[in-house]
Amino acid sequence: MRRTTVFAVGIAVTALIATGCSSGNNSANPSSTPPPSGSSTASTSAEPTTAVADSGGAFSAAGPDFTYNEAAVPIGSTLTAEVDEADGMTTVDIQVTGLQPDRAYGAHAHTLACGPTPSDSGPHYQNQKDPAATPETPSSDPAYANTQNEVWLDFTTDSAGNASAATMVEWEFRPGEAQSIVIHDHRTSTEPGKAGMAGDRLACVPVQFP
Ligand SMILES: [Cu+2]
Repeated sequence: MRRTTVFAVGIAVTALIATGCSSGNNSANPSSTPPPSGSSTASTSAEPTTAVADSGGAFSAAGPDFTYNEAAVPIGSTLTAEVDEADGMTTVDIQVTGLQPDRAYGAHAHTLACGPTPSDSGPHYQNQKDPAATPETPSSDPAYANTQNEVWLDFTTDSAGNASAATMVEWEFRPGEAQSIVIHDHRTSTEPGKAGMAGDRLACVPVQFP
């Protein structure tokens, strides 16, 4: 079931990339994207809400998809995301292209918008906010910084520098409180004091979460 879902999402994302490339700018009209089909069998489910990355499709030094390390996230590489919310569940799928081959990266949903400085995107989005976290010392408590309370999308690229990742959590985003996906230097740590940490911020993509 999960494989089928990811495959279907991949088709949608491919179409999105093609639209973004052909338009040559960031003015792609979301309303021109066909709505996802299928998955309408549940008797009482609300209509799923779908969002896609607000992205022209390619990283650059000037944004809106920022790369902060052009060796690890080359100019012209891409990250696209699809976010589906329904019935108190959220699924996030991402696809990346053109990164370094055979390399592990970390990735998460962050609270603030991307900017020219890596720290602009703020801390990770948490469903239950860690009361001990501050702007200076973000949450590193495994009770809060984990795959169920945050959105982690770590991936390892193939020999062509491409990868995909997906996660599902049992909650929906608070509107406006998650605005970006950040790619990090290494996989996300889970041990106390380091939980949620994944090294330098390499790149940032603006995402309109539902
Ligand atoms: Cu992060």
